[in-house]
Parts: sequence; structure tokens; C-alpha cells
Amino acid sequence: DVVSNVKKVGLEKYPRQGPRNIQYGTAGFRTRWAEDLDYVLYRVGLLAVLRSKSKGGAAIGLMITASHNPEPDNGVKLIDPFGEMLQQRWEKFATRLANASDTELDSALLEIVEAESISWETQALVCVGQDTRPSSPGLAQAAVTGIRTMGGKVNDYGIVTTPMLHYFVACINNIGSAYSEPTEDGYFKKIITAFKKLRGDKPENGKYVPSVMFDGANGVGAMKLEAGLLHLHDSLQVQLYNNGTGQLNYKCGADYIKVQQCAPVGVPQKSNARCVSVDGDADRIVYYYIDTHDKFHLLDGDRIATLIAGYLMELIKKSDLGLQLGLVQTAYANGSSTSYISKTLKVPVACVPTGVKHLHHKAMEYDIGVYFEANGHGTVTFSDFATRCICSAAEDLSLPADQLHATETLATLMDVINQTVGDAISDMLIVETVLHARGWSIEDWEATYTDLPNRQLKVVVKDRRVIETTDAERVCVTPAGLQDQINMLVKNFPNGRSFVRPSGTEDIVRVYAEADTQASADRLALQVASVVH
Ligand code: 16G
Ligand code: ZN
Repeated sequence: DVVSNVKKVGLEKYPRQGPRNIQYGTAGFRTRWAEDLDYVLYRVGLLAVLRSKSKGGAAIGLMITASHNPEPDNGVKLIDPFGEMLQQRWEKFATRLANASDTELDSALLEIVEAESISWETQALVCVGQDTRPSSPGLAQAAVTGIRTMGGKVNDYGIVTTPMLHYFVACINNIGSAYSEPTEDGYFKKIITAFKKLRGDKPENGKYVPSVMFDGANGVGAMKLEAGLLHLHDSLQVQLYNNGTGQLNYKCGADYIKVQQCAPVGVPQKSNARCVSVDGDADRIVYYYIDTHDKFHLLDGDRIATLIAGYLMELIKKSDLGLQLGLVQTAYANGSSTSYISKTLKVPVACVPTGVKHLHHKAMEYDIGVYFEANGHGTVTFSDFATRCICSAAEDLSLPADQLHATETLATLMDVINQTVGDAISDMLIVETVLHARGWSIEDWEATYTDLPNRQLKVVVKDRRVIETTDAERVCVTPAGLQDQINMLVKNFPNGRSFVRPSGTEDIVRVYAEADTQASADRLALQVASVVH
């Protein structure tokens, strides 16, 4: 039967390697040097089939990527039927299955089948995607073997961006009314047609220039955008750099820029030019520019969130549909962005723990939810109620012209947005739309508020799990006394704020500090790091 065949194939082709224990965390399974991941991928393939069956045969996604990490690393994560991250209860199953010995493999599978009352007869469909890493094709092969051994059907998309795969899964499962054909062409047609409609036949406006320089991190982003450019025509000029000829994520890409606070290599320096930088699998985006004094300016996820939320707030008011807008951040959001959002934009803000699933989940509580991590991962979600309201009002020709126009703009904007997950290409088009509508240059955008200087540090400790946090990671509950010590240090710095949290992706503790000057932020971060030891 299926289960003993699973064991036979697993033992022959993908035997478990070594005694290592691997965890399905915020980024799925991820390892340095893609070490011994074959058997893990084989097993994730098995699990994906069970997940699909447990969802009545809905399509499930399986994405092979290590995102912004170095080229030799790799990893995998599963995508649930709505195009969202794998449900938390199943993260435990994933960990259990990956760590079962070869002899336990069949019983581990049967445990899941029983726990979730899965019916074997249900068909299963798994959509497989991979990034551009050299190790990805071999890992995809292992996953496909796992899926087929369990009798699942495979849709192999080859090399795609992570958010494209999320989008395809949602399309196949017919989620929401605004989706299209689950192909790359369908994806580009939908988002770019809407983008062009919003811009009309006038790509210039005020100080807005329809031209950007694009740092593709030598990953999948630039490669895919090349196909998208055929749809964009003259509505937006995009110059592609780091488009795959150099090493992936090496001295370029959104993560490098955010962490190092400097421009990437491989992109020519042009004063005040609007530049975009995405990460290796194109689910994160940040903007930057270099001013006439050669100074580097970063516009990160917080900036993108405030730009989009401010614009949406205006449209929502004008459309007079009574929809509620909310913005979701993490503890890493710059304090200035938070007060700008709540005090100036008057949009309610929520703070949740790090990790896209937490932000996404919270955003869905609002009619319209904007969420972004400071690192550049984010999107906008519309509830079914909001979608229905907007779509029907957009066709109501009896509305006053202003109101109708705002409603139509909202409806079209929904088509530019990949609501399933943060999507660098879609996010770029949203930012460009808002800047165009406002007639803003990148400096105008930056002038909306001033970031508080901040510093992040990594601390190596014996066991990072001794640090437990609460209140969206802003308060430490263990070890006892640590939070009091942090509070004492913070008190000495004007506008000081600091928190510590165990990383979900590395064996370290992260320290964040902000204060009124860079020197103070640096000093506070160092002092807090020293009490973490
Ligand atoms: C993962 C998360 C990202 C988060 C980062 C934090 C997803 C898809 N990705 O990359 O959102 O910012 O982990 O890493 O959820 P850390 O726990 O090591 O700080
Ligand atoms: Zn990524």
C-alpha cells in the first residue's frame, strides 16, 4: 500500500541523514549550505499531499527558497489553499515528519492521517516552485518524488518568485473574485493592466518621474520582471540591475541594504534617482536614493506602509463607504512611523510578533488591512465585505463624480495588489501608483516624517530559548529581571526604546534600540546587548 511504498522509496532514494533535528519555523525549513535537505524535501512532499487531502483536495504550494540568505543556503515552505502561510498546527506535523527516523516514517504519517481524520481517497494537488539557487532543482526533484509516491498530482512551475506561487495557489482554488489565470502571464496581465489604468495616459505628474532603477539581488525578481516589462511599455521605465549574472544576494538586495544601510553594488550611482531593491525570491522590497552629497537614504517597509495607508485613507474617506482601515507593524517599526500613522494619518495601528503569518492574520481583521515589516515584506488585504462594497459601488453610476472616482480607484488598486503575501513586484507598482497620484519625488515621500536613529545587534548566547517575550515581543518575561534592566537603561536616553527577542531563523538573540541620535541608539543597543549575555 501507499504507506509502505513511501517508506521503501524514502529509504532507497532519500534516507534520513545524521541525527540532526530540524525545525519548521517562521521561514519554513531552512539550512546553511542546503546541507542534507533532500530527505527533508522528500518528506515535505509527503506532507503537502496530506495537507491537500485534508483540505478536500485544494491545491497546496511548495516553495523551495532561502529568500535573502546566501546562495549556498536553501529551504522550503508550504502554502495553504488561500495562498497564505501553512497553518501553525501543521508546522508541528512538518517538524515531526522531518525528524522521524526512516523506520518511524510510516507511523509518523499515519499519526497525521489520524489526527486530522484525512481520507485517503481524496485527490491531492501540489504546486511546486523554486528560486534560482543551484541546489533548487535537485531539491525540487526530491519533493516531486515525495508527492508522487503518495499519489499526489504535481503542477511544476519551475523558477518563480515566492509571491507568484502564493498567487497561483489562490487562483487555482478560486479564492476571491479578483483573481485570474494561474500563470505568469495571467499574473502580469492582471496587475499591470490595472496599474496602467490608474496612471492613464499621463505617466508624469508634478515631481513624479516614471522611471526607476531596479536591484534584483541576482535572484528571480529581475528575471521575471523582464517578462513584465513587455506589459508595462512606457507607463514605467524600469532599468534592471543585478539581474542574475552575479552572486545571489551578495552585496545587493533588500536585506543587504536594510541591514547595512548602504547602496548595493552593481547599480550605477545617479543623484536622487528612485531605486528599488528586492530580495532573492522577490517577496521583500525597499526603496533608496543617493542625494547630491552622496548620502544614502533608505525608505523601508515602514515608509511603504505609511505611504500606502495614507493614500488608502484618503480614498476610503472620499468613497464614503464607511470601511475601516488598519495598519499592522512589528516591534521593529520605527517609532516615528508609528506616531506618524496614528497621530497624523489617524489610522489605527496594531503591533504583532515578527513573521508574516502574524501580520497577515491581524490585517485580515480590518475591512482593509495594510501590513509591512520594516524589512520590506508586506501587502494590503481586503475583507470579503470590503471587496463586495467596493466592487458594487464602483459600478453605481448614480454616485457623485468624486465619490465614484475614489471608489473606482480603490477597485482598480485591488487588482494591482497581490493580497496573498508580500510581493515586491506588485508592491513596487502600488508605491509607483501612489507617488504618481501625489506628484511626489522620492524626497517628498521621505519628508513625511523623520526616522528615529536606530541600531540592530546580534548576540550569541548559549541557549536563545531562555529568552521569552510577550506583548508582541516588546517585553521580555524570562529570564527574570532582564526587562527591568532594559527599562533602567532605556530611561537614560531621550526617545529611547529597546527590545530583545530570540531569532526565529538563526541561533542568536536580536537586540533593537532607537533613540534621538545615532550615537545614543548605538550606545543603548550595546548596553542592552551586554545585559543579555
Ligand atoms: C522570516 C520571516 C520574516 C521575518 C524574519 C525574522 C516569513 C515569510 N518570513 O524570514 O517575516 O522578518 O523571519 O527573522 O514569515 P528572525 O526571527 O531571524 O529575526
Ligand atoms: Zn524573501
